[in-house]
Amino acid sequence: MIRFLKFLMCLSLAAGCLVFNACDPPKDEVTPVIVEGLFINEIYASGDDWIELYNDLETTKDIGGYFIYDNAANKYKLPASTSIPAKGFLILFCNDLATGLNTNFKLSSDGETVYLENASGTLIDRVEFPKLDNGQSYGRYPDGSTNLVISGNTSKGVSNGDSQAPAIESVARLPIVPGLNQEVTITVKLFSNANIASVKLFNRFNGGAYTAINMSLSGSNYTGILPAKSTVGKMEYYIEVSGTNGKTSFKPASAPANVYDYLLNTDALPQLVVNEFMAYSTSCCPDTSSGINEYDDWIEIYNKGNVAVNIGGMYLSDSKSDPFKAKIPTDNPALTTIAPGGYLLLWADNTPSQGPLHLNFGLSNAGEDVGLFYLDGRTIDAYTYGAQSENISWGRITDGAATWKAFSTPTPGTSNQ
Ligand SMILES: [Ca+2]
Ligand SMILES: [Ca+2]
Ligand SMILES: [Ca+2]
Ligand SMILES: [Ca+2]
Repeated sequence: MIRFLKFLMCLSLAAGCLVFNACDPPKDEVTPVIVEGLFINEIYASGDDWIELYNDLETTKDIGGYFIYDNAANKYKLPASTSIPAKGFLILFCNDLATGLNTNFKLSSDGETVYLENASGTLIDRVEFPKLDNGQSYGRYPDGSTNLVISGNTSKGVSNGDSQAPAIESVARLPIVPGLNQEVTITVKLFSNANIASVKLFNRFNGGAYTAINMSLSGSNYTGILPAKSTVGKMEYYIEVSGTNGKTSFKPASAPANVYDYLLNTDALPQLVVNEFMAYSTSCCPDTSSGINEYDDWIEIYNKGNVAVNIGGMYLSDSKSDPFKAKIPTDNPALTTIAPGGYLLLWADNTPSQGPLHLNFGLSNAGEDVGLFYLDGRTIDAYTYGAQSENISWGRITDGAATWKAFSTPTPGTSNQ
């Protein structure tokens, strides 16, 4: 309430004497303060980030010295003599380069707020955008209007048009790890089911041309069935959604260049086990790969079989219901092959950039799952653990056996004892 009163006071000040700068810019209020006919018109935040500005005036607008920012402590000033033609567009590249039309910040794909100020520091537009997936933008339909929505495709530097492309919020598969002779249900959730012409599930098995299945609305989601297959191979699929306005979007956004897939595989599973892990390290057995001691979580895999196994292409995860979390790279067999009776240590440090044996998740001190999954997602070995104690590992005794115990002297990469 106090903030609202302050906002009203600011408005009356602005109307009365045009000295708005004396007030704090609104924090939560969406209303632009002074309408200049210049708008943040479209935002892309999932890769090469950009902001599209739109000049709704009938005349060229000089915006040299204007400010764009997502953090008031780090405003980016547009170069002198930057202008936008009448009813025209300008793209600002949000890439941290801080020169010309390249701003000094990037955008968060999880959503945030961007602000536009004129050269005297008055807020003229503000857009709070939501989480945006690859290929999706957030913009005004039509240009310069107050109707802000997610679009399933982008119109970088050109008019947004009157209505957005329908956008896909999520795609789910059941079962997550399909087997032979099993139908697979694909469920598509759209941001809005209004004005949808079609939702299609394109698919192919072991290459060839894609064929389309028309998905049907079931409750609030669209569903389609991928046919059961009786032979091993790879199913690839993607979703196309078309609006009654003729606009179309895909998921994955770059389909068919990139698609979803699953493998049907009947290999015997390798004789590997999760043998020991550390979920709560503060001073034990550091990861030294970065040149300093990092007290990271780790997972030890033991090969209890009599043949070497390359785990390249297999997965580790901290969730039995999400087996495809961390795929082991396939391009470094020397590092990812485990000899019979051998051990492999993987770092659950959420830092894959440190190398092929570094995973994109950590292990919860409070307890969760730790598992190794085959190329097709089948469970090789997965274990659910409880709360852990500082610098004490949890492992099988002896190597590969069914019994687990705490180890006050952890043995990462070597026999448990
Ligand atoms: Ca546009
Ligand atoms: Ca941990
Ligand atoms: Ca590390
Ligand atoms: Ca060990």
